[in-house]
Amino acid sequence: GRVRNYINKVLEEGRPLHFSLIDPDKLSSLKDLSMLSKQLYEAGTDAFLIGGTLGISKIELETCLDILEDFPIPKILFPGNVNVVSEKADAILFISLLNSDDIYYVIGAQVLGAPIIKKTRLETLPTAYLIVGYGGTAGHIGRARLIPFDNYDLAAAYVMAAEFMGMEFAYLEAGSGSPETIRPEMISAIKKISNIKLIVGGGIKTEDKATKIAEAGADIIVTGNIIESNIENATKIIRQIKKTRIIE
Ligand code: 1GP
Repeated sequence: GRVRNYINKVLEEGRPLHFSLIDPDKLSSLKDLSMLSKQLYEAGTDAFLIGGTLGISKIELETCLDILEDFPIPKILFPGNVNVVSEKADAILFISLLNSDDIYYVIGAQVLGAPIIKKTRLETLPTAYLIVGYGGTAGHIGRARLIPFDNYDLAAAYVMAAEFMGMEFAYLEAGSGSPETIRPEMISAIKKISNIKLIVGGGIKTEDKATKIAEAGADIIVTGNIIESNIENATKIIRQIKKTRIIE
């Protein structure tokens, strides 16, 4: 439970975490992953999340993990399918896409993946994956019945169900590259009714948005695209998040 304990320790100090999402499919365009990851680490990112939906080969996945090995923060897999498993990581978000219409993404891939994970030392972090609003590639491939950006009650009901099933994390995903982020109102509505650890990502590009999301009560904030498109802003967002305190 090392990664779980690491996350809980930061949250107990009243601080939200920031995860940097690295997509191995973009390895060739991430000109110098070791340089970028150094900047992210020095800005204070709490973990690397490695994964994506399309085009991830085992070689690229493990190349990423080899480069990230130098940094003493957790490397957590974020799988779009059973291809994103590697012993070189520390943990895996064991996700079920609860609002998928396709049983494969709810429990099928998990059944295929579980015996593979069992052969590794990966720590599993049980996570409800909920795709909201725009959805992006993950929403399309995962056949998500998208939760509207403004339907806070529906999102809250999914999170309650996830919590009753014993999941520890819920990931509110607007979709990578989403023109809109998860609304702070949705986050605060969920935090009012649940103690689940809330991961929020998709379309976060500015310090202002990140601050509002953190202040609304997100426990973990994920940024992906901005690392590639504007590393300066990516590091500013991290510094800003790390200044925020969680107010109970
Ligand atoms: C995608 O939530 C993440 O799974 C990150 O989205 O790439 O838009 O930051 P962005």
